[in-house]
Amino acid sequence: MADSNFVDYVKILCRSGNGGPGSTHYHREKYIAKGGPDGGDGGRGGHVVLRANTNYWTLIHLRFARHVFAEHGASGTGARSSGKQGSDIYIDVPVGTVAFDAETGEFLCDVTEPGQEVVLLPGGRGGLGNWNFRTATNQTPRFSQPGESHIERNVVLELKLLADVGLVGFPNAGKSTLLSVVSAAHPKIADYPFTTLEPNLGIVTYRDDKSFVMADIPGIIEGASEGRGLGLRFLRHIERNAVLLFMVPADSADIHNEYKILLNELAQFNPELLDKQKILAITKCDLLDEQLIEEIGQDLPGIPHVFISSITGEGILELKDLLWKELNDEVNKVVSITHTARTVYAPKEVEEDLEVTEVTETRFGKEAFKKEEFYDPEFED
Ligand SMILES: Nc1nc2c(ncn2[C@@H]2O[C@H](COP(=O)(O)OP(=O)(O)OP(=O)(O)O)[C@@H](O)[C@H]2O)c(=O)[nH]1
Ligand SMILES: [Mg+2]
Repeated sequence: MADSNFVDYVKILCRSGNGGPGSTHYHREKYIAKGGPDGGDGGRGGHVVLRANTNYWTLIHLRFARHVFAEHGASGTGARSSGKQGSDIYIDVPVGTVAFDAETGEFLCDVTEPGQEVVLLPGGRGGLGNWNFRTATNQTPRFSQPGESHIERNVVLELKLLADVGLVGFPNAGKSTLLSVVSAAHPKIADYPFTTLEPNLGIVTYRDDKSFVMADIPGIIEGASEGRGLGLRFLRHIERNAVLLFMVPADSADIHNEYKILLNELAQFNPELLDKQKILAITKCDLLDEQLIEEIGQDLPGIPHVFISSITGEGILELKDLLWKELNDEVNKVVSITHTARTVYAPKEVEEDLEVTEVTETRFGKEAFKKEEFYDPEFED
């Protein structure tokens, strides 16, 4: 959302520093006519480092940071002096950020622990000075190594929130209401679809001294994988959750079908999501009487289920018990997931048969233009 403070995707051009060249230098001193080689090594170029900083919750501070360039290493000098190392540059990001190559979509690294530092792009190594190349047969090497050059990459940073339980459901299923009841969070609640436009996190206290984190994400509808509604991009925030809580309202026409649609959309986004422990909550059960609850209970998908009402508080404690039990189950502790960039970043391939028809000299050098780009029906004879 353009005016939102919740930024979970940024693209930055990152460049590490060049390594400084080694020096070709010879020792000179009074009464020492041929002092031999003494060129020092170049300094290493600065790294671009991704650092998890707990003071940040979103990537909004990087929204306008389009370029992040590290310093170059300095060249070596005489008297075997090494050049100064280029200073590293740090990109501070919230815990849970994942970095991808923007062109290929290749996963580069992620930071999951507070304070964790990962070298995103290493700086170039400094070249060796001519002092290193002296040998018995070549006592005055007249060469030194150049520094290794920098690495430049367009990097996409994606924030994937870290929570224990993720709420999955159609719009209006009562997800935000549940979060507001079990935690101190105040998400927006209203009786129209797509009230929630960005994820909300809440800390759920459980039996006095224990707690876990719950993530409420925008609603999903059939065809979200094709971009309907708000799409599926918010699903990345439940990728690392241990348990998924599916929420289907009790007044839904077909609970089975609704659950199947949700599963299908999740599979479209990342099939690994289906391996997570799933729990079904039938919400708004204050709208039902005992008999109906029993009837619905007979025919439900084969996963643990619980009937809840956020208004009357019915089943909420039972739900918390169930969630806590599943969260502490060793089997569900595995939260590792393959990070794949789902947005197509790669530029469209130029069709082979488009011939370059014109090459013009411009202010920025030679530029090749394709005929199609200049086709204008107005000027057709
Ligand atoms: N009767 C009843 N109404 C509920 C209950 N929980 C939520 N509602 C109502 O359902 C409507 C939608 O609730 P939300 O919590 O905004 O639903 P949501 O799933 O977050 O919806 P989106 O943010 O649009 O995806 C609101 O009018 C709530 O008051 C419940 O347990 N019982
Ligand atoms: Mg909501």
